[in-house]
Amino acid sequence: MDDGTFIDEQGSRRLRDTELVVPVVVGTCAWWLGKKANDSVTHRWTVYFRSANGEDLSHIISKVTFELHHTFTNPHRVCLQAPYEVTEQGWGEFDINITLTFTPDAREKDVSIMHRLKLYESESTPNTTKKPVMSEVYEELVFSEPVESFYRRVVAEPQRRATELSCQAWILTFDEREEVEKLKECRARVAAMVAEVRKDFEGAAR
Ligand code: SLL
Repeated sequence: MDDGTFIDEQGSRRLRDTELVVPVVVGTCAWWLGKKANDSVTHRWTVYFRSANGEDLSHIISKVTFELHHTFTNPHRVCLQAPYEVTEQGWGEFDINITLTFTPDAREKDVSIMHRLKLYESESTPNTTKKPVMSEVYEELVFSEPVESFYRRVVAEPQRRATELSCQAWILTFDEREEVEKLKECRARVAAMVAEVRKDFEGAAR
């Protein structure tokens, strides 16, 4: 009997036609040092990974690794616990590779997200020590056809508030409805394209 599950190549039981979607944000928060700035240090900044809705993620994430520019001492920074963040001082913007490692029962490969450290607003905006320069990007972790035991554990887990970030006061709130609508639109467009291709294909086979 079909119970909606199947066994994958590694022998794990997975849920067919099921998705677990986890909204997350990667970001940087940078403070200009003003009078204290010099050639080698102009900013103090934090790079972080968080849930988009303030939820604790430790039931899904076992490790977050931040790969800084090679000009930093020990550029490979590992966070095994929340808050998932690294604070540093420096002078330049660069791309930070953020690698997510999931809890072992998810049986998923690591996922990497690239995020650029932003120290300056647009050229016409003067530096200020009154507020930080924020750069946040909304992402979704999609566990497609997840391992059944992992899925059941995660959905049964009570939702807990995330540990606060050092720059908690400055984070942006994402209007999820707007994001969800945009994503739905994209999915519908892709589905229509797939249906079109399939129709052509079936027409040709006939
Ligand atoms: C740039 N391509 O030229 C970039 C590189 C590197 C920034 C930026 C190091 C600080 C330190 C630092 O800020 N590196 O040595 O502690 O803009």
